[in-house]
Amino acid sequence: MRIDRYLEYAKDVKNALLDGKPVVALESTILSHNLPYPENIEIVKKVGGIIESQGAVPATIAIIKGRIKIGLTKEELEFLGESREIKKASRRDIPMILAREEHGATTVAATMVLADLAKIKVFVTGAIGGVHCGAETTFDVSADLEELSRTNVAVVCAGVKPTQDIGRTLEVLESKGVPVIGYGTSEFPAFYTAKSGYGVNTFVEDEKELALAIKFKWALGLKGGVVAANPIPIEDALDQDLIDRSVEEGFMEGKKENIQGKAWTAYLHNRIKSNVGDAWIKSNGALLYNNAKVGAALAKELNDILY
Ligand code: PSU
Ligand code: MN
Repeated sequence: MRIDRYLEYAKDVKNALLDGKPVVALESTILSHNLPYPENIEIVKKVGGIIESQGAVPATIAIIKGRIKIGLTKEELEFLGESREIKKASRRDIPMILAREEHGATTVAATMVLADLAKIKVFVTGAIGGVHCGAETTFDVSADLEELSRTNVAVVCAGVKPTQDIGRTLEVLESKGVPVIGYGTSEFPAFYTAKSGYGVNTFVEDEKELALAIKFKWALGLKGGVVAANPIPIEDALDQDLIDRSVEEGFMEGKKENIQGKAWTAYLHNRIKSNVGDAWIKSNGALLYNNAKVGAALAKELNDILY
């Protein structure tokens, strides 16, 4: 089977890849699941615009009618943003979605798989999935962590959400040999805030050092990605106490309401969202724009030194 027949590139993405220009992958779970309509579409378009203005080409990755899209048209992007019925697709889901010619909004893990297939080396997202709270009994650990240990794509993110068990997430990444590199910070960020109470593996001041470390990793034959943890800008960060309190309250109330397993993430998430109000969507956008800038700079630098 020639899987490349199932890949459909947006024109500008195809040209950039043929010409050896920098391309930055984006995931579609943000579009179809994490961000509310219609802000999702507006934010993802703006992220793309920022990547372009920095001299790289954005490629949102998704599956539409069994076709692997590497870069979306405006209509496709709007379709994924409007429909609330697109399946969340992680690594394990891709084969069946293709077999059935369905749609899929790709998670970090699935976007890495497909970006790698398209030879895209840099991927920008908001947060990676992690070890879910209570995973010591539920075993709910995101497939994103395993993917980071085996697929050669650098992931620029604002850390892990505080609804996850950040400490255990970092331990798993360490066990799997995934570099967790702070971008201008020695503390691992927690999505809404620059601080989590946990340190990073190592930190860099700019994209040059980051790109060089990635180059060495792959030259050594060390498979897998890196996590480039880029904190939300200080002016857009949410109040640390409010976030801590929301998570704490969420845990207490959730126990009373007998929340179980996977339901916890959405439950805690909604608690944060309602406590934070209007600033919630603004912070989500701001951290993505900030990651887009770093992702574009990294893609350009890697392009210059990798080959
Ligand atoms: N981080 C979050 N919420 C999410 C995600 C990440 O705080 O919904 C999305 C990303 O697309 C990530 C995926 O790759 O969910 C991880 O899902 P799971 O934990 O089921 O692997
Ligand atoms: Mn899970």
